[in-house]
Amino acid sequence: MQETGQYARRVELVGDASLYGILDLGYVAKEEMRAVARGLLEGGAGVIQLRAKGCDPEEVLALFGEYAPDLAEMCQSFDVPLIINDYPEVALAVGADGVHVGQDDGSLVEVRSVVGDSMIVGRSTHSAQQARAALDEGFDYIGFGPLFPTPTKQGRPGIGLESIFDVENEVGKKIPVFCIGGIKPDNLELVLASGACRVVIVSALLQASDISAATRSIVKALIPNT
Ligand code: TZP
Ligand code: MG
Repeated sequence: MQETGQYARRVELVGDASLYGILDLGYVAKEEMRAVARGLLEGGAGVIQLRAKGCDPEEVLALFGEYAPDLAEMCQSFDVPLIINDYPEVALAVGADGVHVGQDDGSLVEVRSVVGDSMIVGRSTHSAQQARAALDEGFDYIGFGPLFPTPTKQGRPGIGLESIFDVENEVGKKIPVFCIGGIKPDNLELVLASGACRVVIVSALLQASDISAATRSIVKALIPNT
């Protein structure tokens, strides 16, 4: 596929997603990576990210080779983009669809100089101002949060629900905005009533006894007719 066609398709797939799942190795044993990814995919997650905090790029690559060499193909078979957290060079090497970077991980231009023009590049944002800046810079989507304090991202205060409506209005009309941080089945309704359209959920899915069923039930709540 031509680079521009591939990029457009990837952007479209992210735009179709209401639930973004993260394969976070803080919760998932390496040996379980594939099974957990399959559970998230079967449950209807529309984006999958691999997040391996504490691993350097070489370690993430080694993990892939040993435990999930076919992860990109697995996601592809569900028409779901695979995103790698933090490391553009790893995203490129494992055939992922994109990379997700934080506020301190460099500019979009720097990331694109590694991954090229056909990959999705997402940005973490923690305020309405950062959300607007990410849109202006040209990122393909943003994470917005943490809405609530969460053990998955320690040391960051919750930003609350107050600015979701504004961010959805100003940024979410142009690029997908995924609210993140402390979202669980029992506060999802409140998060949606506060203006959120799309969410990232990590621990509440990964700690569920049936990951696929938990994922499916969140997707149902996000898209009532699914
Ligand atoms: N960035 C902001 S909050 C967060 C990340 C990666 C973690 C969200 O995890 P959880 O378990 O859904 O609160
Ligand atoms: Mg980062």
